[in-house]
Amino acid sequence: MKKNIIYIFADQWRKEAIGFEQKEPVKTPNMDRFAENGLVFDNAISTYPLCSPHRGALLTGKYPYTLGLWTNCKTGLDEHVMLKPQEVSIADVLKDNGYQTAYIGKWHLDASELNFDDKPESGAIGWDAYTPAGERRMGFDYFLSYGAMDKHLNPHYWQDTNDKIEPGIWSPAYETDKAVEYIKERDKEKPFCMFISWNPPHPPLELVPSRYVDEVDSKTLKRNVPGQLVNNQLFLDQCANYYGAINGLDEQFGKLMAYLSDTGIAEDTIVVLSADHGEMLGSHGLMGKNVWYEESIKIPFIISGPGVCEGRTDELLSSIDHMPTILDLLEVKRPKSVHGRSLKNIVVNSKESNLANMEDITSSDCIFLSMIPGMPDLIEPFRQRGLNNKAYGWRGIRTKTHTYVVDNGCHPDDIQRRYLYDLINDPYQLEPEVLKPLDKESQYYDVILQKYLVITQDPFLI
Ligand SMILES: [Ca+2]
Repeated sequence: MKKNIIYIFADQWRKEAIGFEQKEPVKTPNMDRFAENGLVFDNAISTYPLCSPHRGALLTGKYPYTLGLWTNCKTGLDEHVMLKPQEVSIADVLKDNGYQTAYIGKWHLDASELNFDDKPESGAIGWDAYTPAGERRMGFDYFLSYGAMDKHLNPHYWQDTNDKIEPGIWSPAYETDKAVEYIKERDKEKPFCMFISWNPPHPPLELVPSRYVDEVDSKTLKRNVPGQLVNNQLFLDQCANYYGAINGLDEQFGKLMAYLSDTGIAEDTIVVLSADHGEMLGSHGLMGKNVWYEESIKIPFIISGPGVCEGRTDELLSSIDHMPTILDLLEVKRPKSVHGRSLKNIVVNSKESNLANMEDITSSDCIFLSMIPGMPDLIEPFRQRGLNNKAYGWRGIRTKTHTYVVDNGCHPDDIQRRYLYDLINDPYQLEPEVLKPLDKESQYYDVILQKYLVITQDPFLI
């Protein structure tokens, strides 16, 4: 029988906020043990560090812009941003290959219900959505989920009807319990593919069980957090809550891994632990994501299981590479629609190149980055002047050693800027080189950027 895959990811969890990295004040003994027995990617990068764009790329192996996921699924836009049912997802492919498929937790890939109905029967508000059984579930048969909602201590879900399920406990705890229940009750004659999508440590940061939260010493903050924040108690409390949520995720992760190992299921199961994007947490004076700094674009990606080697790799892994890599590991052919590449040879430590890579259209030595202004109030000034907001925002290239960014800004009056960050000599990204369009470095990177703009039919004005 084919191997199982369990893919667990958190929302807004930055790469270094995990115990074994010894860089931030979190306690994650279960994840540390997992990492010790698996492979840690040091350059896993979110191609578009925002929920829906990354999630679409994760499930289809395609660039977000080509999926129409140029911003989050939300309300207030002229179009209904969603992952279209005709796209081919990892669950579609695995189902065709005899897998049972399950998705538990935050989805945020369906159009917000308020786009169609002022008072949907599901009770969805804001950007949320109930996704009924059928093609919008993208091949996932068992589906216990919601669109977008951040009530971590009092979450809700929909399953087979539009009646809300409200378990009244911290969302990752409920989701992990349901994941274990699913595994127990599954058809044992078939392999399974399960995605678990935890929302914390996404804000509101204070919505975390207090037992996980420890005080944070300002000395542990990153060097690129400005002084006025370092001495701000409210900010330190928010940091404590952020790390507390991760401590809590570790407990959930431990629960699941213990079940897999006690039942022997671990022997036939590949497990991935990752996130959709990071969190600035005060670095460069910023909170949140959607910017090109390492804290925002770098995500955990740890993989373990039968055939997976142990150690660390500096190989670049983009959001579009997760799907083809997993399919290749499961010995399932990827669909032609995929843009990403398989990193199976890295994961199993084989010198042979992967057959799947013969079709690669993207390069292995850099990752394309993007962000488009997508909030209605940001789009309005572009519309008033007859400009296309999708040609703005920023695009970039991340190599193992540098990040290059062309920033058109989020307002029509913003002046285009180019930055080059040396990640080796300036890891905190405090001293970028500010470049002019005709500088040698700009010309070199602009050619690469142009190639990606063509592949993705991105209208960005370079
Ligand atoms: Ca997110």
